[in-house]
Amino acid sequence: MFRKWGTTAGTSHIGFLRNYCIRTHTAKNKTNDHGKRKALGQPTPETHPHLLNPDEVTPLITKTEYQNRRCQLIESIMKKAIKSSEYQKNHLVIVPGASKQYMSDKIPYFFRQNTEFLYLTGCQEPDCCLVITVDESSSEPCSILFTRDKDEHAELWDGPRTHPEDVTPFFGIDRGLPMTEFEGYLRSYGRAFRDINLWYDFVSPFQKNIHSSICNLMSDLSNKKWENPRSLIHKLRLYKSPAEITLMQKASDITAAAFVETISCSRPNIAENQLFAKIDYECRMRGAEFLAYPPVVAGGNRANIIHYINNNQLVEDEEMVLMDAGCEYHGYASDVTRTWPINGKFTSQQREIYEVVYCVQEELIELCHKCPTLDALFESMCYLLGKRLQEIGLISTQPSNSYLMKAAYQLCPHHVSHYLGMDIHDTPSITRNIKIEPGMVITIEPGVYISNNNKSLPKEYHGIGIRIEDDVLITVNGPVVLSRKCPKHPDDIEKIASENQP
Ligand SMILES: [Mn+2]
Repeated sequence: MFRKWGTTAGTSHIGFLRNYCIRTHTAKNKTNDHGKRKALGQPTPETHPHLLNPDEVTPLITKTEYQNRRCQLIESIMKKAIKSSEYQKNHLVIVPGASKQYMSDKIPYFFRQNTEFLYLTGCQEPDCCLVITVDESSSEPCSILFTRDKDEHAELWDGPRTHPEDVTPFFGIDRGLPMTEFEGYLRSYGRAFRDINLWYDFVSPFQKNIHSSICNLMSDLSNKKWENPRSLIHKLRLYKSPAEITLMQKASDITAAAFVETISCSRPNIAENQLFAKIDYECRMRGAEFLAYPPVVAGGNRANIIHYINNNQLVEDEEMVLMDAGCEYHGYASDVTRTWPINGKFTSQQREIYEVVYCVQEELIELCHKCPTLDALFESMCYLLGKRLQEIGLISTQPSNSYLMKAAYQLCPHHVSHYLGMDIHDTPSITRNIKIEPGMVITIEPGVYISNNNKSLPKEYHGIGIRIEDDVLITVNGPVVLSRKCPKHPDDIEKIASENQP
């Protein structure tokens, strides 16, 4: 049993804490009646051999990779600490997991883990918390995963939980402790080390209890020094490892194949919701867990509402449909947009605008060879779109570049790129002002939107909204389009969209 906190008479706090952090976990794996390792709160290689190889915590991501991520975080924390004038010896990093969210009484939403916590642990359960300490009491950092307490009744309803004794063998984390000891642990830590640099995201607290324990600790400390570890974690997440790239390639492959199936079931008067169901089904049938975000399935003029997700209208003959959808595959997202004619044939105006967007998108992918910033890509998009729209007479032939770019921006009011990874808008604390580098994955998504209310363009173009979006991995040899299997040339699009017309 764990010793109770707060009753440490005769023991120095430092020695006491050291006992909690020794890397000698000897608890044997529990076995069930069949001699197999017992179930944890998430898939294991023993219970889910179709998903996990030995030593993987989540598909393709090994224990060692998770350990490296935690080491890299500590390294970047120490680097930052050394640079700062008030160098601190003791660092306490706290990254909580997410809690379950409810839509109504006892009815949960699908659980979504806090991405930073998942990235550092691979733990998929709610209400857990990662603590990493670097302090005078030990030469090495120590990581602790607090997991939910044993609760036979709750486990009867919700399935097994990962108990503290399973933490080290499964996750490769130094120690496992029950969540009921969290508050006491922090109090003892605060008594042992008065000078602590706390690394915790006060801006978005994930668990109420943990947050209030941390606030209590802060009020007890003599020096109140804290920093948000979020941007340091984002800097690590920005560069994808080989395993992450494999997962993202697979996510893109699944999404591409699902798009082909979805485009090929097109016919006039199909419901947007049916196209939603089709892409969702085709993604899951290929092994994806679910769609990574609520998809946009927008017929006709609705494509001009950038975040249209009602998906409750019919797509009429001679209209196009814009679909922005992507699957999540073992924690990694894809994000693809295609726009196609629902009856299998573009009208001449639709094709004219489609070709503009298509050419600009291809040119922007080429530009990735020069490793520009995402903001520079956006400027290039405005310039290239402006030029091409001028060529077809939709933007007047004024000589100034700034006029041209402004006019293009009015027809494409969103950015052309974001980072992609475990989150759709991945690592949002990273500015779009840094040059892209090998290992990063970004989207390239130019569009042209001419709504029915557009007063400056001819009526024949009204109701046309087109976006083409691909996922692009940056490598030393240039950009690799992960979603390359998803057709986008207008001839290919027409061919697939015509396959099953009535
Ligand atoms: Mn996107």
